[in-house]
Amino acid sequence: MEKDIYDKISKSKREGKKLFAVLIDPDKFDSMEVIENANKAAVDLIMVGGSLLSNGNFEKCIETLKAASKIPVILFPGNNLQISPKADGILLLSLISGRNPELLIGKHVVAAPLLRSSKLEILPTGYMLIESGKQTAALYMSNTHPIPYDKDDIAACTSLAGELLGLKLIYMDGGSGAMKTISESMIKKVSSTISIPLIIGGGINSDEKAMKACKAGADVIVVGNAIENDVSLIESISKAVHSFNN
Ligand code: 1GP
Repeated sequence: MEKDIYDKISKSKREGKKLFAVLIDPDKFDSMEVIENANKAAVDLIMVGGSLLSNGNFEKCIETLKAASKIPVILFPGNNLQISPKADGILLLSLISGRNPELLIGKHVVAAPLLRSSKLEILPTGYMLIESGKQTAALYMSNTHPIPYDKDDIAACTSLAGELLGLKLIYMDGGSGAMKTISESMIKKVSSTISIPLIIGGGINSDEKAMKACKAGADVIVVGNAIENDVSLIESISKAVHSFNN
């Protein structure tokens, strides 16, 4: 199994650099504009997935992205139907903020043989949902409680437990279209507690919010929802995130 994606993320963390990932919901992928903009803006990673996919566009979406771009395509699966060998890698998510055994280990058991026989790079990820002002699709579909918005200590201990269990990435997510982005104090606390890379997403819809998360300690910024409404944000947020790398 190649480790190109993880090597890229961990190398960039070691060097204090920031990465920008665009999240594509296959149900809403209906034009090449997003990928053209991502190529132009030197986006680092493309993530593909959604809490619930309903139009059967998943495989086609990945094929189209792979044909149109050299940016690594990583699956961010809402469930174990969202596995395609055509992608480059997969965030193998364990929902460590929740207490739903199916999302901690159950679905993984079912998916394991398929993952082993694929060439996908497996990125074992501690996935943490953080309360963000509204009931998000991820919360509803996962049937879990999020970590309270202001409980930085719980977030830090959860992320540390994930690292000690051997997970390679932590993804703190307010959920798609979150009203409140994850607080800078929580990002600071978690990033100073763990040594593995930290991905932050949920409700980031401006350069300022992306830069605040980076300053606080995010290693990878993920934006999905905002780009669906305004594709020009890809270029401006990419510039903002990459301004930390000079
Ligand atoms: C959602 O973290 C991702 O799971 C991205 O969130 O869609 O709000 O950008 P947005």
